[in-house]
Amino acid sequence: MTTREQIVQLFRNRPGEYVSGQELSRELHISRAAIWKQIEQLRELGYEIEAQRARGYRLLESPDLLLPADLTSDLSSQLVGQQIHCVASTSSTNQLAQQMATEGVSEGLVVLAEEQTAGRGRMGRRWESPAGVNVYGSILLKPQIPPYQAPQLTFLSAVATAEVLTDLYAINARVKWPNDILVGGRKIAGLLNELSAETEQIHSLVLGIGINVNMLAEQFPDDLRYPATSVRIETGRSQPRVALVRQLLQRIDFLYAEFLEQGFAPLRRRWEALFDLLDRQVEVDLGNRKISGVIGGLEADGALRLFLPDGQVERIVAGDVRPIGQKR
Ligand code: BT5
Repeated sequence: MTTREQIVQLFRNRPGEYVSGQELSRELHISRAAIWKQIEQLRELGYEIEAQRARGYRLLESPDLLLPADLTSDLSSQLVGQQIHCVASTSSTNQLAQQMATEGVSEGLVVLAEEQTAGRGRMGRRWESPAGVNVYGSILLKPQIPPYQAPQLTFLSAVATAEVLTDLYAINARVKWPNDILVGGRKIAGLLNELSAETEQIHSLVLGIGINVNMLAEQFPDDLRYPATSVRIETGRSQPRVALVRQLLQRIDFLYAEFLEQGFAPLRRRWEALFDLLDRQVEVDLGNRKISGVIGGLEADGALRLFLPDGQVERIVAGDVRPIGQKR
C-alpha cells in the first residue's frame, strides 16, 4: 500500500471521525509536513478532506477511483481480492496478472487498471479501454483440477458479471455463448480467460473482465463487431465503479468456492438460466459451413450441445450462433 492509500485506509477505519495530524504522522512514520503534502495530493485526486486545526482531518467524500483501500473495506470474500493490485495504466491487466503469476503471487490476486493501452479481446482482437470510465480487471486462480476441466471455469466470470449487473442496476444482462454479456442485444462486457497449464497441471487461470460502466456512446469506435452499450447508457446516469467491483469480486469468490465444492453442475445451471437460446432453433455459422438445430445447453467442457434435425447431437466448440424461429 502506498502512503496515500494508508491514509485513506485510516480514514476508512474511522468513518466520519477526525484523525489528528499527530496520529497520522505516528502511524505512518512520516512528518506532519509530509502528511499535509499527502493530504493535498489526495485532494487533487478528488478526495474531499476537511482540515480543522484543533481536531485534525476528516474524509468527507471519495472520488470514484479504484484503489485497494476502498475496495477491500467491507469486502467479504475468502479468497478473491485478498490481494488487489491497482495501476493507473497498463498494456493489459491479463498480461500483468500472468506476469505476476510467474513471479509466484498467490491465487485470488486481482489486478485492476484505470486504462489499458493494449486491451485484449479474443483471437487477437482489441478491447477498447479508455481511462477512468470502465472496469478492466483480471483475477488469478490456481485451481487444483485437471486442465481439461478448465474451460468450465470460463463460465464463472460470465455468470458473475451478468448476475451482478442485473442485481445492482436492474438491467437484464444475458450471456451470449461463449463469453459475451449483452443487454438488449448490445455488448456491455467482454471476457477473456487465459490458461497456462501442462498436461497434468494448471499453473494459472486468469479471468479477464472488461465492463463498460460509464463509457458514453461517443467513446465507442464505429467499427465494433456488435452494437455496444454501458451501464451508464442503460441506467441513464453515471455509476460508482467501486461498488460494482466489490460485488463482482464477492460473487466470483462465492461461485469459485461453489465450483470447487460441487463441480460444474451449479455453474452450468446458472449460466443456462442467463442464456436466451436454450431450447431455441438456431443457425450456427462454423466458418466453412452453416448448420441448424436446437440448442440443448452446455457440455461439461464448455461446448454447446446442438440437436440436429436427424436426431444426431453436434458439439459446437467455435462458431457464431444466431436464433431462427420461435422458442419451443
Ligand atoms: C472480448 O473479446 O470480448 C474479451 C474482452 C476482454 C477484455 C478484458 S479487460 C481486462 C482484461 N485484460 C485484457 O487485456 N482483456 C481483458 P471479443 O469477443 O474478441 O470482442 C472483441 C470485439 O469487441 C472487438 O473486436 C470490438 O469489435 C468489440 N469491442 C472492443 N471494445 C469494446 C468495448 N469496450 N465494448 C464493446 N465492444 C467492444
